[in-house]
Amino acid sequence: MDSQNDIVFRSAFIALAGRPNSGKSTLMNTVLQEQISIATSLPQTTRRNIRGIYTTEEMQIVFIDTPGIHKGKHTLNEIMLQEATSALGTGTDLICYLIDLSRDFGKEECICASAVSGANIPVMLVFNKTDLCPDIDIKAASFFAKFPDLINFPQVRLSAVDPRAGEIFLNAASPFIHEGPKYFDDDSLTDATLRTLAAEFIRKQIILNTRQEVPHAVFVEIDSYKEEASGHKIEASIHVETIGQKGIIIGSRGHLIDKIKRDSRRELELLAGMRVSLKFHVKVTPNWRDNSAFLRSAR
Ligand SMILES: Nc1nc2c(ncn2[C@@H]2O[C@H](COP(=O)(O)OP(=O)(O)OP(=O)(O)O)[C@@H](O)[C@H]2O)c(=O)[nH]1
Ligand SMILES: [Mg+2]
Repeated sequence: MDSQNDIVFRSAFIALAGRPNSGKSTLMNTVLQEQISIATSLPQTTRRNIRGIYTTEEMQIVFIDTPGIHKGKHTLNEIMLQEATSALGTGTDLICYLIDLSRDFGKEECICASAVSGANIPVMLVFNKTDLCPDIDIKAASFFAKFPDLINFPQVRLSAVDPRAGEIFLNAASPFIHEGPKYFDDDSLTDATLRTLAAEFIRKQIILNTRQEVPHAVFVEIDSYKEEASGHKIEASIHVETIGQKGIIIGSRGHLIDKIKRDSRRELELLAGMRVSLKFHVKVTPNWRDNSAFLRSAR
């Protein structure tokens, strides 16, 4: 018999859940060895579920990188919470609950712990940011002291910024990946469209180039994405909530918006594998974070 036929293909949908800033997007990117989901030091960077696909000859993992579980005051925060919890139900084979070892375990951690422990799906605890934790055993013990129900859950410890985390994670997750189909082609890294990725990559550059309340007040909408032989032509609206924020994003004599455009173009050209031209329109859309119609239509 052909030995190739003996290989049982395995697959799993794995949701990455946890507090904002716990390292979910970073871990997914490290395993995939690609920047699929934007990861920054800003809590609440991820606003919607982003799938990342890891495929080898023997298996496929479909990651669902979710928004950080938190309670905020805006409709946007409610939608983010719904989005995150929607990944903790049917269709997901394993929840990886990321715990940031560099932070204290407060109210947000309680919400996460109860969301994942009530999910009725296998859970693996991923203690992340080991590089920032002087005594991992003590910190993990303080986590279990606060959440004794989770003490028997399988766990792994890693530092998602370290390339070795990919292998550590895959070894730990392996027992949860059972015989199953190949859901996506071998060369698919995500099911997100170029439009979605472009909006996310532009928002990342805005996050990196602004501070305080501005990154949270920004929404990037792709008005048009044209794939032409000479290159990709993208027009995007950058929504902010106030005239002051618009002034900050544009910067003195347009310096900041020009830099955001340059930085975005560099990343988008890598993504598209060809030239990209970008046109931005900065718009004031007051209270968009509480405007359900806007949030629905602009997704
Ligand atoms: N030192 C260190 N930094 C890390 C580690 N993992 C993630 N980070 C950093 O933590 C920050 C947050 O990482 P993200 O991957 O964006 O976190 P997230 O959980 O996706 O956050 P949200 O999308 O806001 O929910 C980034 O600045 C990362 O570089 C780690 O193991 N060690
Ligand atoms: Mg994220």
